[in-house]
Amino acid sequence: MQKLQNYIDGKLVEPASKEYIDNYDPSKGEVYSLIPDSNEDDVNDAVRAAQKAFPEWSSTSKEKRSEVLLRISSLIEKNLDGLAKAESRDNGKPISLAKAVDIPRAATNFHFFATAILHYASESHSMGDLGFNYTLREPIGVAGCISPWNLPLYLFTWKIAPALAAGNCVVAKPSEVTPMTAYLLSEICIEAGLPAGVLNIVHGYGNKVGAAITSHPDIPLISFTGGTETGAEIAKVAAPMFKKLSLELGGKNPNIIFEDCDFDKMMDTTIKSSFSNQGEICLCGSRIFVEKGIYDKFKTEFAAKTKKLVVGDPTDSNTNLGAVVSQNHMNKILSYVKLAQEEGGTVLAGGEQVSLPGDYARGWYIEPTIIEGLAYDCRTNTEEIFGPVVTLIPFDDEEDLLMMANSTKYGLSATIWTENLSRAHRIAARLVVGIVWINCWLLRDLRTPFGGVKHSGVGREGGFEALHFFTEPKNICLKL
Ligand code: TXE
Repeated sequence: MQKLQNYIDGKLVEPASKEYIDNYDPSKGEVYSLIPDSNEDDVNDAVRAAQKAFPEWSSTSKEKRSEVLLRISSLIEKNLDGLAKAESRDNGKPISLAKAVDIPRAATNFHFFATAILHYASESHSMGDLGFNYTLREPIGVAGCISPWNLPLYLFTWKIAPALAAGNCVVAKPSEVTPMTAYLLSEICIEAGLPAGVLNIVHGYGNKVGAAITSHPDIPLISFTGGTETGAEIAKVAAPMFKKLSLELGGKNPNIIFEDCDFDKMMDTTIKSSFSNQGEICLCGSRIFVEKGIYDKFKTEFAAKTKKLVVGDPTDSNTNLGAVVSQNHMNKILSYVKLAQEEGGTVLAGGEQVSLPGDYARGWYIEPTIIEGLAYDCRTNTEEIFGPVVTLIPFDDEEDLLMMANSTKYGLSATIWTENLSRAHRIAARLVVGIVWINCWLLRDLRTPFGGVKHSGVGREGGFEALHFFTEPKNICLKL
């Protein structure tokens, strides 16, 4: 059984405890590798290594830092097939999705910030003959990066790349549920010649390793993506330590469909925004608001297309939905389907666990599920399910729609389908979210600010927003 190792001070090492945690292949429901059950001692070693590397790395020229990060990016590209296979086996997602989205985006994350840093400038403010100011934007020190299991390497590198590009050193923790590609990234960093201690990856449980990172006195900033509850935990620990925090949390995103939309384009994309990655994307449109005039047409066609989706072996190129990430998560999703029916909902498609034959018989599979007939403010319509489950809600009045769409504690993203662009802009302006897509979904420009409001998080990732987060501005005023 393969035993993964931590990546500390440029070396692959075993955990101080010498203990390991089972790592599952969700498609078969079986243990296929072991990950370090690390603890505070490992985190302390990682912080010491990062502190030792910081003076050199932070004073390395941007061009030199950029070169190393570009090497990491091209090695990720070179290892695309192996990384995609590993990602699919670790998370349960179709290998086709890992190949098309997860791994290419991980390479792009490194490439994007390796070049963005070369154009990252700071300001100066003249005071005429009184004097002038110049602002320095300097690396902060050891950054703590904690990431989730839904898009493992994609979200792990989305934090690490800007942190390193800005000149920080990093202690990073991937989810214990999907550690494999983070481990493979360690090997890539060694091959790329990333100096020892610049990036340190410590595997293990959130309430041990994650908590040790969050509470460590020599880690002044934390970048976290994960559940809202965990985000609140982290904030409780970090706030009294005055740490800089970036929290990218859950969502319950409205997908708003007007009668005058381009119906075929909308339908094509809505299948994706509802069920991609088994619905395990914080940006999925899990509440579908449909203007009454096309509600019946929409629901008939949407249900028919959904029933044709293939739930199966993630290595099969015909598979649309693979396994959900864990038995616990499968049970959580199925409990919400049960709750929806208790709250008066009707299941139009799916709703059941899928049992596959042969090797996949013990895997964790759920049918793509559509539920209608629920009150907009019931639990099913206000809590994040994070699985292949969407609800349909008809509307006929814009004010009513906006009230319902904005009614949850979340505020991450929204999608609007209409050919009436003044209406699109009007609605977009009134949605209380961080990201709005009009006639598209998950169309991403990495320069744009990424994140949500309310219980969807604090701060923004992406572009110069990320470089602002990973640097500290200092204003220097000079009397002439
Ligand atoms: O996330 P957690 P989980 C949502 C989704 C999901 C729920 C829980 O609804 O069902 O969150 O998912 C580490 N201190 N999203 O359990 O627990 C943990 O080890 C420090 C939305 O996977 O938030 C992992 O590395 N760290 C999200 C990371 O936090 C802690 C994507 C995320 O784990 C910790 C994933 C602690 N006390 C889930 N406890 C999105 N926004 O995309 C855990 N961790």
